[in-house]
Amino acid sequence: MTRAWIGIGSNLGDRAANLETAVGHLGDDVDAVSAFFETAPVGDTNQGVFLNGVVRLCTQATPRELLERCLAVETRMGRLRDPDARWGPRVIDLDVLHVEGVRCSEPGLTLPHPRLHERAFVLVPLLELDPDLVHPNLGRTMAQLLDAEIEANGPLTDRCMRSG
Ligand code: PH2
Ligand code: MG
Ligand code: MG
Repeated sequence: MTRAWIGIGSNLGDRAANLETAVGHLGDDVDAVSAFFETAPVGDTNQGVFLNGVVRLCTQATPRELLERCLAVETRMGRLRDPDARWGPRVIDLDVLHVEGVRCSEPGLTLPHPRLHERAFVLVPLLELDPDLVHPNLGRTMAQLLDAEIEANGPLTDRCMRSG
C-alpha cells in the first residue's frame, strides 16, 4: 500500500457538497480528509472564491491509475473542460499532488505536482494532514514550504482561511 495525496477544489455551485461528493467517489482508499479552506483564486483572479482541501489515500493504484481515477470523478460530476480557460471556474478539480516514493515527469503526469510548493491552497490542507512530509525534489517539509510561500506572498489572511 502506498500513500497518495489528492488536491480537491471547487468554485461553482454548492462547493462543500461538491468536495464531499468527490471524496465519496474516491472510495475505500480514502485514509484521511483535511478541513476545507476558503481560498482566493490563483492565476485567473476574476472568478469565484474556491473551497479547497486535500485527501490522503492509502492505495495499490499506480500514479497513472490515480490520475485516471481523478479525471473519471471530474467527468462523473459534470466537469466540462474548456481548452481556452484551463484555470477557469470549475464544479470540481482533483489533482494528484504526490505519491510516496514517486518522482516522474510524463505527458499529463508530473509528480510531485509542479506547482504544489507555490500554492497555499494546497500546502495549508496538506500541512494539516502531514506536516513532516518531505518534498522529494526540494528536500523540505510541507511546513517549511508553507513558510517560504508566506514569505513570498504575505499572510494567509484573506487568501486561505479555514471554512466553518
Ligand atoms: N485551481 C486552479 C487555479 N487557481 N485557485 C484556488 N484558490 N484554488 C484552486 O483549486 C485553484 C486556483 C487550477 O486548478
Ligand atoms: Mg488544479
Ligand atoms: Mg486539475
